[in-house]
Amino acid sequence: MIKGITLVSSVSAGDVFDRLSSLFAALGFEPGRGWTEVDGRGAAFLAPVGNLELVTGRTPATPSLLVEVTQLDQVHAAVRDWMLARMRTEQVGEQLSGPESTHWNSRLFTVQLTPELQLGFWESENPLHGRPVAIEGDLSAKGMRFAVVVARWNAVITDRLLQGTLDALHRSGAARDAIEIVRVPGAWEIPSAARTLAETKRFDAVVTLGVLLRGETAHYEAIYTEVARGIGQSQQETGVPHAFGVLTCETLEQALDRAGLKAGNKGFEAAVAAIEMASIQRKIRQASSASEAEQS
Ligand code: DLZ
Repeated sequence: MIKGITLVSSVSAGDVFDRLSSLFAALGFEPGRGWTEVDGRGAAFLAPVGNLELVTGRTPATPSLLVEVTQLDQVHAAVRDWMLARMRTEQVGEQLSGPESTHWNSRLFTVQLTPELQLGFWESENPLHGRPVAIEGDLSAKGMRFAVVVARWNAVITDRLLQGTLDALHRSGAARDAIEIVRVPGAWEIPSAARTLAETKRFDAVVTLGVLLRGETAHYEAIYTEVARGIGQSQQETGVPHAFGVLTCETLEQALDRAGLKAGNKGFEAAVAAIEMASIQRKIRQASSASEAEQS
Protein backbone atom coordinates (compact mmCIF):
# COMPACT_ATOMS: atom_id res chain seq x y z
CA MET A 1 0.00 0.00 0.00
CA ILE A 2 2.83 2.44 0.84
CA LYS A 3 4.05 4.09 -2.36
CA GLY A 4 6.77 6.52 -1.30
CA ILE A 5 7.91 9.23 1.07
CA THR A 6 7.70 12.97 0.35
CA LEU A 7 9.48 15.59 2.39
CA VAL A 8 8.14 19.07 1.72
CA SER A 9 10.43 22.04 2.16
CA SER A 10 9.22 25.62 1.90
CA VAL A 11 11.52 27.95 -0.07
CA SER A 12 11.27 31.67 0.60
CA ALA A 13 11.87 33.27 -2.82
CA GLY A 14 11.37 32.39 -6.47
CA ASP A 15 15.01 32.85 -7.41
CA VAL A 16 16.10 30.48 -4.59
CA PHE A 17 13.54 27.98 -5.86
CA ASP A 18 15.07 28.15 -9.35
CA ARG A 19 18.64 27.93 -8.09
CA LEU A 20 17.94 24.91 -5.90
CA SER A 21 16.07 23.23 -8.72
CA SER A 22 19.09 23.69 -10.98
CA LEU A 23 21.41 22.28 -8.29
CA PHE A 24 19.29 19.16 -7.70
CA ALA A 25 19.00 18.57 -11.44
CA ALA A 26 22.78 18.97 -11.83
CA LEU A 27 23.38 16.46 -9.02
CA GLY A 28 21.39 13.85 -10.87
CA PHE A 29 18.02 13.77 -9.12
CA GLU A 30 15.34 12.47 -11.44
CA PRO A 31 12.76 15.21 -12.05
CA GLY A 32 9.34 14.36 -10.62
CA ARG A 33 5.96 15.88 -11.37
CA GLY A 34 5.97 19.55 -10.38
CA TRP A 35 3.11 22.02 -10.29
CA THR A 36 2.48 25.73 -10.91
CA GLU A 37 -0.41 27.76 -9.59
CA VAL A 38 -1.09 31.50 -9.39
CA ASP A 39 0.32 31.74 -5.88
CA GLY A 40 3.11 29.25 -5.91
CA ARG A 41 5.15 26.45 -7.49
CA GLY A 42 6.28 22.99 -6.56
CA ALA A 43 9.21 21.00 -7.94
CA ALA A 44 9.75 17.33 -7.13
CA PHE A 45 13.08 15.50 -7.16
CA LEU A 46 13.06 11.73 -7.05
CA ALA A 47 15.62 9.35 -5.59
CA PRO A 48 15.67 5.62 -6.42
CA VAL A 49 15.12 4.62 -2.78
CA GLY A 50 13.67 6.34 0.26
CA ASN A 51 13.19 5.25 3.82
CA LEU A 52 11.82 6.54 7.07
CA GLU A 53 14.15 5.69 9.93
CA LEU A 54 13.27 5.67 13.63
CA VAL A 55 16.22 5.74 16.03
CA THR A 56 16.56 5.14 19.73
CA GLY A 57 19.52 4.50 22.02
CA ARG A 58 22.19 6.29 19.98
CA THR A 59 22.67 9.75 18.61
CA PRO A 60 20.76 9.99 15.35
CA ALA A 61 22.51 11.08 12.20
CA THR A 62 22.23 14.78 11.43
CA PRO A 63 20.83 16.58 9.55
CA SER A 64 17.56 14.74 9.37
CA LEU A 65 17.43 15.07 5.58
CA LEU A 66 20.12 12.76 4.20
CA VAL A 67 20.92 11.92 0.61
CA GLU A 68 22.93 8.73 0.08
CA VAL A 69 25.36 8.96 -2.82
CA THR A 70 28.23 7.14 -4.42
CA GLN A 71 31.47 9.09 -5.01
CA LEU A 72 30.92 11.52 -2.14
CA ASP A 73 34.01 13.60 -2.97
CA GLN A 74 32.80 14.24 -6.51
CA VAL A 75 29.36 15.24 -5.22
CA HIS A 76 31.06 17.56 -2.72
CA ALA A 77 33.10 19.16 -5.51
CA ALA A 78 29.96 19.62 -7.62
CA VAL A 79 28.06 21.29 -4.75
CA ARG A 80 31.08 23.47 -3.96
CA ASP A 81 31.47 24.61 -7.59
CA TRP A 82 27.75 25.35 -7.75
CA MET A 83 27.96 27.44 -4.57
CA LEU A 84 31.15 29.28 -5.61
CA ALA A 85 29.45 30.37 -8.82
CA ARG A 86 26.67 31.98 -6.78
CA MET A 87 28.11 33.27 -3.50
CA ARG A 88 31.22 34.60 -1.81
CA THR A 89 33.98 32.14 -0.83
CA GLU A 90 33.54 32.93 2.90
CA GLN A 91 29.87 32.20 2.64
CA VAL A 92 30.60 28.84 0.99
CA GLY A 93 32.99 28.04 3.86
CA GLU A 94 30.22 28.77 6.38
CA GLN A 95 27.49 26.84 4.63
CA LEU A 96 29.34 23.82 3.27
CA SER A 97 31.21 21.42 5.53
CA GLY A 98 33.98 19.13 4.34
CA PRO A 99 33.35 15.36 4.16
CA GLU A 100 33.93 13.80 7.59
CA SER A 101 33.69 10.34 9.12
CA THR A 102 30.54 9.60 11.07
CA HIS A 103 29.95 7.28 14.01
CA TRP A 104 27.98 5.00 11.66
CA ASN A 105 30.78 3.88 9.32
CA SER A 106 30.12 6.46 6.66
CA ARG A 107 31.40 9.83 5.46
CA LEU A 108 29.13 12.84 5.33
CA PHE A 109 29.11 16.52 4.43
CA THR A 110 26.37 19.03 5.07
CA VAL A 111 25.18 22.04 3.14
CA GLN A 112 22.91 24.81 4.43
CA LEU A 113 21.05 25.59 1.24
CA THR A 114 18.58 28.04 2.75
CA PRO A 115 18.05 29.07 6.41
CA GLU A 116 15.38 26.35 6.62
CA LEU A 117 16.95 23.68 4.44
CA GLN A 118 20.05 21.76 5.50
CA LEU A 119 21.00 18.65 3.55
CA GLY A 120 23.50 15.94 4.40
CA PHE A 121 25.16 13.94 1.63
CA TRP A 122 26.68 10.64 2.76
CA GLU A 123 28.39 7.54 1.47
CA SER A 124 28.73 4.27 3.31
CA GLU A 125 32.24 2.91 3.77
CA ASN A 126 30.89 -0.57 3.04
CA PRO A 127 30.94 -0.84 -0.79
CA LEU A 128 28.13 -3.44 -0.66
CA HIS A 129 25.83 -1.15 1.36
CA GLY A 130 22.42 -0.88 -0.23
CA ARG A 131 23.23 -3.33 -2.99
CA PRO A 132 20.64 -6.01 -3.57
CA VAL A 133 21.77 -9.27 -2.04
CA ALA A 134 22.26 -11.86 -4.79
CA ILE A 135 23.22 -15.49 -4.75
CA GLU A 136 26.43 -15.84 -6.75
CA GLY A 137 28.48 -18.92 -7.44
CA ASP A 138 32.05 -19.34 -6.25
CA LEU A 139 34.81 -20.63 -8.47
CA SER A 140 35.95 -23.34 -6.11
CA ALA A 141 35.50 -26.88 -7.39
CA LYS A 142 36.67 -28.45 -4.13
CA GLY A 143 34.47 -31.39 -3.17
CA MET A 144 32.57 -31.32 -6.49
CA ARG A 145 32.30 -34.09 -9.09
CA PHE A 146 32.29 -33.48 -12.84
CA ALA A 147 31.59 -35.50 -15.96
CA VAL A 148 33.24 -34.37 -19.19
CA VAL A 149 31.78 -35.61 -22.49
CA VAL A 150 34.17 -35.07 -25.38
CA ALA A 151 33.66 -35.86 -29.07
CA ARG A 152 36.45 -37.67 -30.98
CA TRP A 153 35.52 -36.01 -34.29
CA ASN A 154 38.08 -33.23 -34.92
CA ALA A 155 40.16 -34.65 -32.06
CA VAL A 156 43.02 -32.27 -32.80
CA ILE A 157 40.74 -29.55 -31.46
CA THR A 158 38.64 -31.43 -28.92
CA ASP A 159 41.81 -32.73 -27.20
CA ARG A 160 42.86 -29.12 -26.65
CA LEU A 161 39.41 -28.23 -25.33
CA LEU A 162 39.68 -31.18 -22.94
CA GLN A 163 43.08 -29.97 -21.75
CA GLY A 164 41.55 -26.54 -21.09
CA THR A 165 38.66 -28.08 -19.15
CA LEU A 166 40.95 -30.26 -16.99
CA ASP A 167 43.24 -27.31 -16.38
CA ALA A 168 40.33 -25.18 -15.09
CA LEU A 169 38.86 -27.98 -12.96
CA HIS A 170 42.17 -28.90 -11.33
CA ARG A 171 43.25 -25.33 -10.78
CA SER A 172 39.91 -24.64 -9.11
CA GLY A 173 40.42 -27.46 -6.64
CA ALA A 174 38.68 -30.48 -8.22
CA ALA A 175 40.33 -33.76 -7.24
CA ARG A 176 41.64 -35.98 -10.05
CA ASP A 177 39.32 -38.83 -9.16
CA ALA A 178 36.36 -36.43 -9.08
CA ILE A 179 36.44 -36.05 -12.88
CA GLU A 180 35.10 -38.69 -15.25
CA ILE A 181 35.85 -38.33 -18.96
CA VAL A 182 33.61 -40.00 -21.52
CA ARG A 183 34.61 -40.00 -25.20
CA VAL A 184 31.89 -40.22 -27.84
CA PRO A 185 32.21 -40.58 -31.66
CA GLY A 186 30.99 -37.10 -32.65
CA ALA A 187 29.02 -34.08 -31.52
CA TRP A 188 25.78 -35.84 -32.42
CA GLU A 189 26.34 -38.38 -29.62
CA ILE A 190 27.13 -35.79 -26.91
CA PRO A 191 23.55 -35.19 -25.64
CA SER A 192 22.79 -38.87 -25.13
CA ALA A 193 25.97 -39.53 -23.14
CA ALA A 194 25.55 -36.28 -21.18
CA ARG A 195 22.02 -37.25 -20.23
CA THR A 196 22.98 -40.76 -19.11
CA LEU A 197 25.72 -39.31 -16.93
CA ALA A 198 23.48 -36.59 -15.50
CA GLU A 199 20.76 -39.10 -14.66
CA THR A 200 23.15 -41.03 -12.43
CA LYS A 201 23.07 -37.97 -10.13
CA ARG A 202 26.73 -38.64 -9.33
CA PHE A 203 27.91 -35.32 -10.77
CA ASP A 204 27.56 -31.69 -9.77
CA ALA A 205 27.89 -30.66 -13.43
CA VAL A 206 28.55 -32.01 -16.91
CA VAL A 207 30.93 -30.32 -19.36
CA THR A 208 30.26 -31.02 -23.05
CA LEU A 209 33.03 -30.57 -25.62
CA GLY A 210 32.92 -30.89 -29.41
CA VAL A 211 33.61 -29.11 -32.67
CA LEU A 212 31.33 -28.75 -35.68
CA LEU A 213 32.90 -27.36 -38.82
CA ARG A 214 30.50 -25.89 -41.33
CA GLY A 215 32.93 -26.28 -44.19
CA GLU A 216 33.13 -30.04 -43.66
CA THR A 217 29.65 -30.86 -42.49
CA ALA A 218 26.88 -30.81 -45.08
CA HIS A 219 24.09 -31.09 -42.51
CA TYR A 220 25.90 -28.77 -40.06
CA GLU A 221 22.80 -26.78 -39.10
CA ALA A 222 20.74 -29.89 -38.46
CA ILE A 223 23.42 -31.47 -36.27
CA TYR A 224 24.16 -28.26 -34.42
CA THR A 225 20.50 -27.56 -33.62
CA GLU A 226 19.97 -31.06 -32.26
CA VAL A 227 23.19 -31.06 -30.23
CA ALA A 228 22.35 -27.71 -28.63
CA ARG A 229 18.74 -28.72 -28.01
CA GLY A 230 19.72 -32.11 -26.59
CA ILE A 231 22.29 -30.69 -24.19
CA GLY A 232 19.87 -27.96 -23.06
CA GLN A 233 17.07 -30.47 -22.62
CA SER A 234 19.27 -32.80 -20.59
CA GLN A 235 20.21 -29.91 -18.33
CA GLN A 236 16.62 -28.79 -17.85
CA GLU A 237 15.13 -32.23 -17.33
CA THR A 238 17.81 -33.64 -15.02
CA GLY A 239 18.44 -30.41 -13.10
CA VAL A 240 22.21 -30.98 -13.42
CA PRO A 241 24.09 -27.99 -14.91
CA HIS A 242 25.56 -28.70 -18.37
CA ALA A 243 28.27 -26.38 -19.69
CA PHE A 244 28.20 -25.93 -23.46
CA GLY A 245 31.66 -26.29 -24.92
CA VAL A 246 30.66 -27.27 -28.45
CA LEU A 247 32.37 -25.01 -30.98
CA THR A 248 30.66 -24.16 -34.24
CA CYS A 249 33.16 -22.73 -36.69
CA GLU A 250 33.53 -22.03 -40.38
CA THR A 251 37.05 -23.42 -40.58
CA LEU A 252 39.60 -25.51 -38.71
CA GLU A 253 41.72 -22.40 -38.21
CA GLN A 254 38.87 -20.61 -36.40
CA ALA A 255 38.35 -23.65 -34.21
CA LEU A 256 42.06 -23.79 -33.33
CA ASP A 257 41.95 -20.13 -32.31
CA ARG A 258 39.14 -20.93 -29.86
CA ALA A 259 40.88 -23.99 -28.51
CA GLY A 260 43.78 -22.11 -27.00
CA LEU A 261 45.59 -20.48 -29.88
CA LYS A 262 44.30 -16.91 -30.13
CA ALA A 263 40.83 -16.56 -28.67
CA GLY A 264 41.11 -18.31 -25.31
CA ASN A 265 40.22 -21.92 -24.68
CA LYS A 266 36.47 -22.57 -24.77
CA GLY A 267 37.01 -25.81 -22.86
CA PHE A 268 38.49 -23.83 -19.99
CA GLU A 269 35.60 -21.35 -20.14
CA ALA A 270 33.00 -24.12 -20.17
CA ALA A 271 34.58 -25.69 -17.08
CA VAL A 272 34.53 -22.37 -15.22
CA ALA A 273 30.83 -21.97 -16.08
CA ALA A 274 30.18 -25.54 -14.85
CA ILE A 275 31.90 -24.83 -11.52
CA GLU A 276 29.98 -21.59 -11.05
CA MET A 277 26.64 -23.21 -11.85
CA ALA A 278 27.34 -26.16 -9.54
CA SER A 279 28.16 -23.70 -6.77
CA ILE A 280 25.01 -21.67 -7.47
CA GLN A 281 22.88 -24.80 -7.27
CA ARG A 282 24.37 -25.70 -3.90
CA LYS A 283 23.76 -22.21 -2.59
CA ILE A 284 20.16 -22.10 -3.84
CA ARG A 285 19.49 -25.45 -2.16
CA GLN A 286 21.12 -24.28 1.09
CA ALA A 287 19.08 -21.06 1.03
CA SER A 288 15.86 -23.04 0.44
CA SER A 289 16.59 -25.48 3.29
CA ALA A 290 17.43 -22.58 5.59
CA SER A 291 14.19 -20.78 4.74
CA GLU A 292 12.18 -24.02 5.18
CA ALA A 293 13.82 -24.57 8.57
CA GLU A 294 12.96 -21.00 9.57
CA GLN A 295 9.32 -21.48 8.64
CA SER A 296 8.87 -24.79 10.47
C1 DLZ B 1 29.24 -36.87 -39.63
C2 DLZ B 1 29.87 -35.71 -38.97
C3 DLZ B 1 30.26 -34.60 -39.74
C4 DLZ B 1 30.04 -34.55 -41.20
N1 DLZ B 1 30.85 -33.55 -39.17
C5 DLZ B 1 31.09 -33.57 -37.83
C6 DLZ B 1 31.70 -32.49 -37.19
O1 DLZ B 1 32.08 -31.45 -37.78
N2 DLZ B 1 31.89 -32.56 -35.86
C7 DLZ B 1 31.49 -33.64 -35.10
O2 DLZ B 1 31.68 -33.64 -33.87
N3 DLZ B 1 30.91 -34.67 -35.70
C8 DLZ B 1 30.72 -34.68 -37.03
N4 DLZ B 1 30.11 -35.75 -37.64
C9 DLZ B 1 29.85 -36.94 -36.83
C10 DLZ B 1 28.47 -36.93 -36.14
O3 DLZ B 1 28.51 -36.04 -35.05
C11 DLZ B 1 28.14 -38.35 -35.62
O4 DLZ B 1 29.19 -38.80 -34.78
C12 DLZ B 1 27.99 -39.35 -36.75
O5 DLZ B 1 27.03 -38.91 -37.67
C13 DLZ B 1 27.55 -40.73 -36.23
O6 DLZ B 1 26.30 -40.66 -35.59
